Order: sequence, then C-alpha cells, then structure tokens
Amino acid sequence: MSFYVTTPIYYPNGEPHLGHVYTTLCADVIAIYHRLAGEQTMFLTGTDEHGIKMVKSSADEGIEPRTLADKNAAVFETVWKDLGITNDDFIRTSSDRHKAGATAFVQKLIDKGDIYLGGYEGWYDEGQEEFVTETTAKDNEYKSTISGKPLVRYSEPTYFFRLSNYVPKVLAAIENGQFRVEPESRRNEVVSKLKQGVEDLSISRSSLKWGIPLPHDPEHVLYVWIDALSNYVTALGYPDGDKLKKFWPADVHLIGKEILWFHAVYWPAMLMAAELPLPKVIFAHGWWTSDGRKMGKSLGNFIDLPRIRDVIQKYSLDALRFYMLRAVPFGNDLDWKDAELANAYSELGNVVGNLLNRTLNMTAKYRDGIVPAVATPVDDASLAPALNGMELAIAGAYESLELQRAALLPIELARAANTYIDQTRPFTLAKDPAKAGELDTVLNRCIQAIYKSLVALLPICPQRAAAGLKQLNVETDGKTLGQLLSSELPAGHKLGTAEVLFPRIEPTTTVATQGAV
Ligand code: ME8
Repeated sequence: MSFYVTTPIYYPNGEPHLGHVYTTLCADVIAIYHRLAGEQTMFLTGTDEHGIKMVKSSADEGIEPRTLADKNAAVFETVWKDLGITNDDFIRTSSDRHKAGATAFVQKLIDKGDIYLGGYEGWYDEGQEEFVTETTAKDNEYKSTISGKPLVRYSEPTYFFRLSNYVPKVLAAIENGQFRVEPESRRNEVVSKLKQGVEDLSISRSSLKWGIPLPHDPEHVLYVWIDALSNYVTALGYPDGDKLKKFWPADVHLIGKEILWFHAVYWPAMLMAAELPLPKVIFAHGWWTSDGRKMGKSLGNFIDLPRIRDVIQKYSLDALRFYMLRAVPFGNDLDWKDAELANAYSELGNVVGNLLNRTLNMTAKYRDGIVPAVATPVDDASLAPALNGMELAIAGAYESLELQRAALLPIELARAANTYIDQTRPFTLAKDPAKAGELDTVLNRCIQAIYKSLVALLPICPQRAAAGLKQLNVETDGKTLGQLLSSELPAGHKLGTAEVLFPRIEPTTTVATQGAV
C-alpha cells in the first residue's frame, strides 16, 4: 500500500509563519501515521517561486526574484528540518525538474486542444495571485478579500484553458464522490459556486517574465497557479517514472481554506484534461487568528518564526503539535491563545505523564517492575472500552482526518486509566496479601493502558511518546501501529525506570518534578 500527502507549496517571499507551520505539522502527523501503519508513504512540501507576488516582494528588497526565492526557500527547508518535519521531498518551482514537468503538463493541455489565445481584461488580486470577477470585485469595493489591498486592473493577451468544458465533469466528480472535498461545509460552498457557472481560465501572462515560458509561445509565462498546482505531479517525475506510478493519485492534498477553489476546481479540471486520475481527498483546514484578531505584524499579535521557536523552547515541539491538533475539530478556524497552549501542555503531563509515572512506580514497588498476568477479575467498565477500542478508533480517526480526535484518543485512554486507578485503589490492595490477584489485574490493565496511549500518541508527539515507550522497555521498530495496538505487553516483561515525561513548567519556566504516585 502507498500513501501520498502534500502541503501547499508556499510563497517564499518571507519566512514561514504560524499558518505554514500549522499545515506542515498536520501533514507530518498524517504522514507519520501512515508510515507507522506500514504504508509506503510520500510526503511532499515545497515553495511556489514564480508570479507577480515574488516579483514585487523582491523589488521591495531591491533584489532579483531568484535571489529572494533562493534565500527563503533555504529558510523553509531549514525550518522544516529544525521542526523535525519528515517530508520525503521538497519541490521548488524554479528547479529544472519542476520546469520540465510543468512544461510537459501544459503541452499535454495544448495537444488536447484545451488552450486557446484570447485577451484578459479584468481584476487581479496580486497577493493571492487570483483573477477576480467583476461582481466579486465590486462586492468587495475592488479590494482583496484576503489582504484588503486594492485589486489591480489587467488588460493583456493571454491563453485560456477551456475550464468551462470541464466544470460539469468536476461537479459530477465531487457529487458522486469520485474525489472528496472536505470538510463538508466547504465542499458545499464549492458545489454551489460551481453550479453558478464558471468561465474559462486565463493561464498565461504576457507582461511578466518571472515564470515558466509556454512551450508554443515563449513570450507568455504560465499563470503561477497552473505552474504551482502541477508541482504535485512534477515532484513525482511527471510525465512518467516509478514515483508517479506508485504515488499518483494523491491520497490527501492538505491546504488552507482560502485556496480550496484552486484545488477543488482548477486542479481536477487540469488533471482531467491531462488524463490523470483525480486526487482522493482535498482537505481545507481553517485559518488561525491570534487572541481573537486577524494576525498582523503591526497589531503585535503575529505568531512568527521567532515566536514559534520560543514556544518550542519553553514547551517542546511535541507540545506545539499537540496544542495545534487538540485546539479545534480539524477543519475549523483556530485562535492562538498562550493560556490554551499552557493548558494543553499540562494536560499531557497531568494525564499521560502522570499515568506513566504512577504505573511504573507502582509496578516497581509492588512487582519488581515486572508486568504481572491478569489474575482475579476486577471491574474495569471505566477503562475497557477505551483500551480495547483503541486500534479501531485510531484507524478511523486518521482515515476520516479527524485529527483532533486522533490527538484526544490517547489522552482519553490515559484519563480513563487514571480514573480506574482512583476507583480500584491499588495502594490499598497492596496492603492486603489476600488481594494480590486483584492488584496483579489492576497493574496489568494500567500497563496496557499507558502502553497503548503512548503508541497512539506516536504520530502526534513523536519524541515524548517514544521516550515514554522506552521507559516501558518497548521496542517499536519493525512493527506497525496496528500490530502494536492489537497486542499487549506480555506478563513477565520487565519495565524500565520512571522519568518525568512532561516536566512541570512554572510561569517563570523553572522546571520541577511532577506525577509521583
Ligand atoms: O497560497 N492559518 O502560498 P502561501 C492557517 N503558493 N493556515 C495558514 C494561514 C493562517 N493564518 N496562513 C497561511 C499559497 N496558511 C500558494 C499555494 S499550492 C499549489 C500554492 C497556510 O505562502 C495554509 O495552508 O500564501 C494556506 O493555504 C497556505 O499557508 C498559503 O501559503
């Protein structure tokens, strides 16, 4: 089985910020899960380097677009490495391999007869690199709906793609489930907009030089969105190659909601024209605000890279990942709140860290650190459903991209086990030799619970979950997540020693211990 997940390729006109980090971390969680599930996984990210936005940003800095792209693409690559992102490839649209693939892609559309010469006269949103209809422009007072900056009037010869021919097919493909557009509310918006009718799409610019020349008319460069969307196949070696065979169609294109139209309409139409299969899922997640307001450099609430680095230093990368996923049902808009981040970290410590600590300490104290066999039956109604259902629940959460659920399932299991400890009172059982069989059972169930909780946490908090499993003396290498979750730690297995997994962070950032029995 293979699995292919992508992020948008980002404009390298600055450093990555919270929004870029969010999409990339979410895609990383998905990729890690599928690798652990035993699938051959391809996780792609990269940079979108052509177009007017890059030209203008580089002019502002007094440098060439290529210089700006080289500088910031390197920053993106380094940041992903620093953040432990497990992308398998990084595609730059200014690279020769992409240019060759994109040119072959357009040639295919030309050969199909789907490209014709015309003229574009209308509005353009240069920040979004998007053509805007007269009605939309007027409704928004000729300003960008995203940046609020004035729209620019364009009038130039341009090649068009016969998008209107494909619109009924794209609509049918969405409606009959040939590909999924999620979440449902956003899918419905796309469907109703498609039903209003869509015009042909301008796919070239004759007044711009920074781009990929059209193969049959090099005076024109390819419209940056056509150039960019094709990255998902050029990175696989389009027009041919083993990777394309193995990984296309993509399983998930993960994107932000503001670029759903490009991905749910233009991209499938282009793929149909190029006679390639459609991606399986296009998932548009929500947008981050900060303290209830749109993030802005001048507002002082911008979560930029230095701020993200501070957060990681204070709380850890795993805590950032957990916070971002547990914040809202995946797909909803999000609001950054420092207090919620601190709470998310405490939750990891108080629930998972605490269970690990209690379980290891009790087993060390009462059973020399050796997993006892289940003996006398003990009522475990508060724990059994979460424990026994974990394998299926995790698979279901990732299959349906319910990432908040995927993040909370391990916590809920650990919470249930903590409740079970409070109810069964192993420290009292230990005082009565006649209750040894019950104590064995309780310890065994707690050990299985923390083991499965940590395994399920591996995609979300890879470092801390692995560190916790090490304390349990568990070797995960070579085993799939399904194998790990469907098995139990055998009686006789020797556990390791307890160490605090999520040290308490005081407001002053002094580190203290937490989680003793
Ligand atoms: O649009 N909240 O690049 P881009 C959540 N090059 N996610 C956010 C966000 C926010 N406030 N801000 C940005 C482009 N993002 C094109 C894509 S793909 C073929 C071409 C994330 O640098 C989110 O994933 O503007 C959004 O879709 C992406 O960054 C936009 O990045």
